[in-house]
Amino acid sequence: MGRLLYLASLLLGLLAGAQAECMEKTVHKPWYMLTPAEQTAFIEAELCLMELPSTSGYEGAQTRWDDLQFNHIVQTQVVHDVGHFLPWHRYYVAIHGFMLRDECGYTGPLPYWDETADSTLSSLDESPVFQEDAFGGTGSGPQRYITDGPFANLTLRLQRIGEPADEYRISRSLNSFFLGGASQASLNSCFQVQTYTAAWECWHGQTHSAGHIAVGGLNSDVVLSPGEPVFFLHHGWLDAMWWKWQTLDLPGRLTDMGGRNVATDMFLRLLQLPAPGPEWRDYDGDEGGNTTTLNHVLYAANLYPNVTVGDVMDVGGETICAEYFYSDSFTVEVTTLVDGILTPATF
Ligand SMILES: [Cu+2]
Repeated sequence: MGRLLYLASLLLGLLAGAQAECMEKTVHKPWYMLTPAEQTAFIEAELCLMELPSTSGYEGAQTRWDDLQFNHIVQTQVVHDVGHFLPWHRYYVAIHGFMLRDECGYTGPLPYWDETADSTLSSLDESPVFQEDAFGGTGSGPQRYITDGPFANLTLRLQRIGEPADEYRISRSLNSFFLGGASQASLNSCFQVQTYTAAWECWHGQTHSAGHIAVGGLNSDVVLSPGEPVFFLHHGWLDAMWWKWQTLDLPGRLTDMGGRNVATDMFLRLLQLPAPGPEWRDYDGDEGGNTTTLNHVLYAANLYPNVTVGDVMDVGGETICAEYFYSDSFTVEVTTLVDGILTPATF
C-alpha cells in the first residue's frame, strides 16, 4: 500500500511537472500582422481588464488595469537604468498577457509596435497603431488627452507613490521625429554590441527612450506610462529586439546577464525618483554586489509569482512561454568577426 501511494505521488509529481512546462506558446506579432478579428478581440480584452474591479487592495486602485499599472509605479526606481531593465520588462509584458488570458479569456496573439517600420513615416498619424479602430490617435487640448479610439474614455487615477489618487486620461503628443532612435541604423548599432553588459545600455537609452518620447504624454512618464495601452506594444517590440539579439548567439546569450543593479544617482535625480531603499537592494538575490545576476528576483506585486532573471532569459521557457514573429521586412545588419576578418552580415 505504501509503495502504491509512493508511486501515485510520483506520478502526480510528474504530471504537475508536465503542466509547468511550456506547452502552448503565446505568439507575439507586429500589430498590423494580426487579422482584423484578432485586433478586435485584443482591444476587447484590454477593455475587459480596464473594467474588472481591482483585487490588489492598493490604495486608490479601482480596476485590474490599475493593479497592473501599480506594479510599475511601485518599483520604477528599481527596474530602470539597471541590467535587469530588460528582464523585468519582459516579465511585465508577459504578465499583461497572462492577465488578458486568465481574467479576460484572450487567447490570440499579443501585438507589438513595429517601430523600425514606423520610424520612416513622416507622421505617426499614418501608423497602423494610431488609427481610430486601433489605439486611437494623438491628443488635443491643453492636456493633450486623446479623443478617438477605444481608450478615449479610459479613466486612470494612480499617481506616484505617496501622492493621492487623482483622475486623468490618456494623453499623447505623437511625434515621428523622436522615433529616429528606433531606426534601422540605431537598431544596427545595438545589435553590433556583443555582450549583454554593454548591450542593455544601448537598448535602454537609445531604442527604448525613442518609443516612449515619440508617443509622448502619458507614455513619456517614466512612472505612470503603463496606464497607456501602447506601453505594452512598445515594450513588446523592445523585447522582440532583445530576443532577436539573443538568438544571434544561442545558447550563450541565454545566460549572458550583467549591468549594475542600482540606478545611477544622476538617473534617479533627473527623473525625480527616490533612491531604492534596503527593502529593494537587499531583496535582489545578487548577493550584495552591484551587478545584476541570473538570481536577481523580479518582483511582480502579487499579480503573478516573483521569478528570477534566469527564469525569463529564454522566451520559450516555462515562465514566459512565448514566441516572436517578425515582419517580412525586418532585418539587422551588423559587422561580425569571421576568422579574424570584419564581415558585414544581415539577419
Ligand atoms: Cu518601465
